[in-house]
Amino acid sequence: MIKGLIFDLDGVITDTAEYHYLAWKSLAKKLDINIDREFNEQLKGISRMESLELILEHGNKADAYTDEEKEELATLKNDEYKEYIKEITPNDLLPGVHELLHQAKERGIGMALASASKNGPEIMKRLEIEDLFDGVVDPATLKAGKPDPEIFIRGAELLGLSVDECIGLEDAEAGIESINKAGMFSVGVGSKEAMAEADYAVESTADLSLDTIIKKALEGKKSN
Ligand code: B16
Ligand code: MG
Repeated sequence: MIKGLIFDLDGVITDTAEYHYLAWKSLAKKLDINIDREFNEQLKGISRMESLELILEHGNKADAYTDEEKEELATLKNDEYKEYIKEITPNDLLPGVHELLHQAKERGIGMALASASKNGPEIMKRLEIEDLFDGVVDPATLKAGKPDPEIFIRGAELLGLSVDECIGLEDAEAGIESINKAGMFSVGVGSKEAMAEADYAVESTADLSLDTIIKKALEGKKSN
C-alpha cells in the first residue's frame, strides 16, 4: 500500500531556483566572481553552504575566506533570497501541484516535505499549502544532505510509515539518489537524461498523476 508522498520543494512544488540564482549572482558579483544560469544548475538541491563552496571554487577563491566569513556570506545571500520569496503567492505552485496535493489529502495520503531549504516552512506558508502537510523535515538537523538518504528516511518516519509505503518526488539528480538509497520509489520531474535514475519520470509537474505514480510504485521499482 502507498500511504505517503515525500516531496522535494524547489523544482517540484514551486520554482525558487531563479530566486536562488539571482541572490547567488549578486553575492558572487560582490566577490568578483561571475556565475551564469548554466553554472546555477549545479546548485539545485544542494545546501546553502555547499552552494557557496562551489561558487568560491568556481572563482578560484576556495581558500580566501574563514569559516566565519563564509557564514556571513551565506547569510548575506539568504537575506536577499528572503526578500525575493516575500513575492511568492499560491499562483507560484507549479502546474498540476495544487490538484495533486488536494487529491492526495482527500484520499488520506500522508505528505511530508524533504527539502534542503531552511526557508521551506516560510515558502509553504506563502504558497498556502502548509496545512496539507503532516510534517517537514528540518534540514538543520540532518547529519548529511542529499544524496544521502537520511532526509527521505526522516520524511517517512515523520509520517509513521515505512519507506516502501512512500513515494519520493524530486527534480535533482542528488535528490533521486537520496530517494533510491532510502529504498523508496522515486518519481523524477525533469528531462529523461537528468532523471535517468528515477524509477518513474515525467518532464513536467503537469504530467504528474496521483493514480499513475501509485500504480507505478505498486508495480515496483524500475518496471516503468
Ligand atoms: P536555503 P530543494 C534547495 O531546495 C535548492 O534547490 C537549493 O538551490 C538550495 O541551495 C537549498 O534548497 C537550500 O536552500 O538556502 O533556502 O536553505 O530542491 O531541496 O527543495
Ligand atoms: Mg529540488
